Amino acid sequence: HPVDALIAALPKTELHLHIEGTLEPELMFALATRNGITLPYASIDALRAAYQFDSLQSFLDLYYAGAGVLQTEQDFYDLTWAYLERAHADRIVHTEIFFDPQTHTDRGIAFATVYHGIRRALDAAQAQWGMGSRLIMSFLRHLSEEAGMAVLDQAEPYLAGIDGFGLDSSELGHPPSKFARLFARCHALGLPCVAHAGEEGPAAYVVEALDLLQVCRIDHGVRSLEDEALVQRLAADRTPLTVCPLSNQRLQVTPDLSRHPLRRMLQAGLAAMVNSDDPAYFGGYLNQNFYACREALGLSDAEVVQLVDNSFEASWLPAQDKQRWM
Ligand code: ES4
Ligand code: ZN
Repeated sequence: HPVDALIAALPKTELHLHIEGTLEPELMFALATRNGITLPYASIDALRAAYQFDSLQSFLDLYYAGAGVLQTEQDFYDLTWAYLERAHADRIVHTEIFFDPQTHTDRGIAFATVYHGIRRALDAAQAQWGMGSRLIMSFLRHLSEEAGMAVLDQAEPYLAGIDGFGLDSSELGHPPSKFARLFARCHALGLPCVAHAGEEGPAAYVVEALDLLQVCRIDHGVRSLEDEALVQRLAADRTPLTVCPLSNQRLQVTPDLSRHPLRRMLQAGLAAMVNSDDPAYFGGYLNQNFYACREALGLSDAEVVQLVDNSFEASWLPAQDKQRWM
């Protein structure tokens, strides 16, 4: 399709990507073998066949279990490098990625091991292709605020290489208000903050993330459309919403992609864009997310360009670099 050629050719940025969610079944098996771990699946195909989710939690259970094969700094490097190669092939020129340190420190992996493996790969992509990046440390909201404070203590020696903070994992029952003191501490460090909100949770969680956590972007935010006053506010402020269409489809947030709110969000003047979230689990990297939306929603050239421009606008690139790509 001609619009797909434009999608593939445009320089793009990605702003919502969990590095642990890029662990492909092939690499999961290879790392399990390398680390002497036995996975509870007979084969790569059997593992992939288990990727049938009916909710965010049913996905998170597999996602956290899969991350158990990541043990050494080289494992984190190999994971990150594999994603960056795919991102480069998709013509991503700048990527802002999440990592979930608590997923690893809680099973005895040192913060330094996780950080240095990811950082070394990001630096290699900058050196090899000039690919830019930002690294966002994300807190797990199903754990306590106190646990978030403890992992922030562990992050302190590495803050020169950490560009912001996020909030992810099980949304329902874990509102942004639970983390108000933690995010106040993050802001005091002078770094920008984002939060997942309005994915499975209600629009009220988006309002809380804005008012109580002072976030500069909302991750997902698709349920914002349920609150007209919130839509007006998000549009007036051009608050970015990092939408993940294939994720929403696979987690049954919006089971029918042809009814996905992406176009309605653009029409409402929201700064929405397309991202891949956990591509190894949801069936596609960034370009696949665009192709699926193009097909299901009939996106035009102009809408694709708008989505890509929104993404550069919402990125943490300096203004002159945004100008270069927009
Ligand atoms: C996530 Cl799709 C999604 N939602 C919330 N937390 C997450 N962590 C990784 N993927
Ligand atoms: Zn996410």
